[in-house]
Amino acid sequence: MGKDFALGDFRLGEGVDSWNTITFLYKSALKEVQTKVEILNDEFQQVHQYNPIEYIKARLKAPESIVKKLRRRGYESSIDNMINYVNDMAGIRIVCSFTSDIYKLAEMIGRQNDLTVISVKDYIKHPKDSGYKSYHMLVTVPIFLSDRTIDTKVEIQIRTMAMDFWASLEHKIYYKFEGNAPEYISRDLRECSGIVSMLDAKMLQLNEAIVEAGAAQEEDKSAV
Ligand code: 0O2
Repeated sequence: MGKDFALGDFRLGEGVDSWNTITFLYKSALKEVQTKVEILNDEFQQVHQYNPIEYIKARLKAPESIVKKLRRRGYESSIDNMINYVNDMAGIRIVCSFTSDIYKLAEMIGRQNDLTVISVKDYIKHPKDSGYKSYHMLVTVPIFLSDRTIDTKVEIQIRTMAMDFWASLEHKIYYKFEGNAPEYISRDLRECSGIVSMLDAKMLQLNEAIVEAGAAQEEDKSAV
């Protein structure tokens, strides 16, 4: 096997061929990470008899979204800038039932030998001013080609269903008003984000109570 490269080591030039090479690599990276996460979920089911993951979504960032992000940051649209400055070209979103599952999964992902964690942003412990909550990990995964290996970036977002519901709605509103939503809407969204935290805490508590009550019933049964 040839040398190990990072995607940023190449100067690909502009054009359809470069774009196709890049999207092929990011798509391969998405497949690799999605499979890893699914295996972790299956292993969890095997050992603990429950799945921490409700669903997983994988996506390549849309070209118009790449252009907007580069423009927002003052970069011109080019393939090199996209590789170097857009970290979420390949994105995996993992949606869990409970906040505790998020941290369990993040730990399991961080322990995968062939993934390199580049950065972590915990917007659950430190929500954004908008009220956005999610756990983000930027990782690289090696893509083994016939003659070389290329480390490719994937952004993993892990959140609860309630956080995902909030983020989807806020995202729609953000785009509808192009970042200038009326103040009362932004305020209501921040308030809803607080309600999401309360709901997540309550559901976690309830789940723990259900598990405890189930275990107590089992003990009673075996004592009879
Ligand atoms: P879109 O349209 O969803 O693709 P970085 O270069 O990684 O340091 P970046 O990319 O801003 O900086 O990192 P961050 O904060 O991890 O955000 C990446 C993605 O998280 C965003 O991509 C959104 O998908 C999501 N996100 C971050 N903040 C918010 C928020 O306030 N509300 C919602 N709904 N989603 C958010 P994009 O490219 O900004 O947007």
